[in-house]
This record gives sequence, structure tokens and C-alpha cells, in this order.
Amino acid sequence: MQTYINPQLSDWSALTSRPTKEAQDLQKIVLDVFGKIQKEKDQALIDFTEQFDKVRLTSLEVSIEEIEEAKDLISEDLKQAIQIAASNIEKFHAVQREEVKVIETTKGVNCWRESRGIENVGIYIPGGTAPLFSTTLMLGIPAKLAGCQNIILCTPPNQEGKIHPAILYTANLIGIEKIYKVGGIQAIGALTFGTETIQKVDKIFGPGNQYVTAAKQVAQNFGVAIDMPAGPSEVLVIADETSVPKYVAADLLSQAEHGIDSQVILLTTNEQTLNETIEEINAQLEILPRKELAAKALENSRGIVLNSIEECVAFSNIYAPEHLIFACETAEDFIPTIINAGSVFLGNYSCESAGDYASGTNHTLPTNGYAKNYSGVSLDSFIKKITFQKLSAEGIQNIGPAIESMAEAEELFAHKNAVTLRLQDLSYKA
Ligand code: HSO
Ligand code: ZN
Repeated sequence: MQTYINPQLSDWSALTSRPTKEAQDLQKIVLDVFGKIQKEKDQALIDFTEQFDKVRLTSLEVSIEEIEEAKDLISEDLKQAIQIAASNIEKFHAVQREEVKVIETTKGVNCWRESRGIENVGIYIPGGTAPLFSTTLMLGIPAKLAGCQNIILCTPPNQEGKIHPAILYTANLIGIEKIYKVGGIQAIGALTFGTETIQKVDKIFGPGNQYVTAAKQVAQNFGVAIDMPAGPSEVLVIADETSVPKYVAADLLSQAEHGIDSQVILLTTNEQTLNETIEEINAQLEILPRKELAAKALENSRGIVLNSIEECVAFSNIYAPEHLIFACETAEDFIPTIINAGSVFLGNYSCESAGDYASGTNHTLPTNGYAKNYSGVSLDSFIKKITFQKLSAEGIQNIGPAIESMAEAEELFAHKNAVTLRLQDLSYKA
């Protein structure tokens, strides 16, 4: 971790930057895979899975027997933990449902909005070294609450053609029935175009490697929506003398262990806190199984001493972190000044892991500075809103003349006429 003591304001722009990765142009690879899926459908998925995941599948769909088997492979302890998390995530997202509010904008003119679940949604869950079954909860629960009719989960199989049992257990627990063994670009292609087995969807959710990210980007050109642009995970911690260095270190490492391109930033008003945290990081890192990954991520990371908490918040707002841990006793006083962040954790006990797994908030959040213009996934991500209006005779009489004037000024006489004809009929009746 690079450290800086009271850097000049002119250095902030460099200090709030993300490590630049050479963006490989993957578009051609994606389009090749997509093209084959459009033509050969399931057969293309089987072939790509053999090529990339090194297994020749006889069936893409996860069977009921496989789900039953998964239940036996999960400990009771983990099942209970998943249930606690699911219950909290459900509570937090259920209250995001909005009541329909009818507003009479002018006498006789009633307008309102109603929500409808997006009918077909695809959820991508990566496999690999850390199968993020928690993401199944974070995406599947709001999809269910939103009333999405078809929820399709895709996740890559291992070389034995199996899916991690915790992913299957979690999906089954929340009522996801359509689970397919397909990963990478080919999964996104299947969800975009549909095949004999996998249904085409309207919106694709979920994290993934650079190939999945590139494929989601391209999928948008074919009329599919995506949750948000993806980037490496990150956390920014604001600490002062009331923070506990060993907690701060653990929180920074918890994000660093996600991958070598993760970035963690510590801002503090207290040099001693910085030094003690770095000592703690070094000690705790030693015993982490993912030590190598975390150490690499720490090379991209910064510890910065600033003059005041206000300055720390100003810096954080420029960086716009995915996660902001405000580990100070006074954190709550600064809430109104936090403008750009995906999810905020207040005080010494609110570790990011709480939000990653079980407090109830969603862990699918905007990275890479997108917290400036995107929200994290919520119930809203799975619904769209339709506007309705009902004008009575009195209503059209009240606003009709205004519509006529505006239509005439825009020289759209059919628009004007749609009102005039009605007003004429009403004036005969009167
Ligand atoms: N911190 C990740 C989410 C996660 N962590 C899943 C553990 N499991 C999102 O940035
Ligand atoms: Zn995490």
C-alpha cells in the first residue's frame, strides 16, 4: 500500500484514479461466439462448454436429482446461515415496493404509475475459485419479489460437469427453477438470443470476468438490458482515532482478497491510525489463504492522511467508491455530505462483509466511479413502471385549450384536432 501524508489538492486527481488496465478488445471474440449461438443454439453451447470449461455435457439443464444431491452436500450450519441472510435480504427488498399514488394534476385529470416485473430475467453466477452463491440471493430474491415470471440462472460447470452445491441449494431455496450449466460469453449469448433449452431474456444481471463483462456490453446492442457496467471491486475506509486499526485492516483485506485488480483506499485524519492499520494488514495478510491475491491488490492501494474528516468525505465523493466504510464515531453526522458511494457502512461494527452476505442490503453495486451515476441493484432493477391516465369530460375541458395552443405552436394539427373534436362534442352537449 502506497502512503501519502497531506497530499496537495492538485494531487487528488491522480490519487482518486483507478489502476488502468489495458482494455483488451474482446468484442470480436464475443461476436464470433454470439454468431455461432444464433446459428447452432444448444449445440454451440455444448461445444463452447467443452472448449472453455473442459467438459462435454449431455444436458445443459440442472436436474431435480442434482438439486436433491446438493442439499445433502451442504452442512446444516451453512443452510441456517443462508436462511438468515435470505430472510434479511427479503425484508430489506420487500419494503422497496411502492404504493400506487394517483394524483389529480388538474380537476378531472388523474395520473399514476404502476410497477410490473420485467418478465424474463437472466442471472449469471460465476463459478471458479470463489463461487459466489451469495449473489444468487442478492439477485434472485428481488427478482422474485418484483414478480419476474421467468428467472433463468446460468453458471459454469466444473470439469466434472457439476455446479457448486451451495449455488444449487440457494437457488432452490428461493424458488429459482431454471438453472443451466453454462458460463462465460456463451451464457450471455444464450440469454440474449435464446436456444432450444435456454429462454431469451429481457435483462441480464450478475458479475463475471472480463469476457462476461464484454459479452453483457455487446448484448445491449441486441435489445437486452443489463444491470450496470462492471469493474473490479473496491472499498474506501474513512478512519480516525476512534476507529479500531485491526478492524480497518480486516475490512481492507476483505475487499482486497476478491482479486488482484481490486482496489482499497484508507483515508484518515490520524497518522498513527494509518501506521497501526498497515502493521495489522501485514500481520493479518500472512494467514490468509488468498494472501497472494490480496497482496497484489494492495499494490494498487493507497493509505492517505488528510487534514479533516470533511476533506476525507470530499475525497471519497470524487472517488465514488463501491463501498464506503465510515469507521468513525461521528460518522452519522456526515451522512448528508456523502454524495457518491454505492453502499455505506457506519461505525466500528458495520463491516462490509455484513452487507456482502447477511444484513439485507444488496451487494451488487456500482464500481469504477459509476456510483456517481448508478445505484446498486434493488427491487427497482427488476421492475419497470407504466404510467396511466384517465381524463374525464371535465378534465379534457380544463386542459384541452392548453393542449390546442401548444399543438398549434408546434404545427401539429392532428394533435390539436384530437382535442378540438372532443371539446366540440362536449360544447354541443352542454
Ligand atoms: N464484495 C462483493 C460481494 C461479495 N463478497 C460476495 C463476498 N461475496 C461485491 O463487491
Ligand atoms: Zn466481498
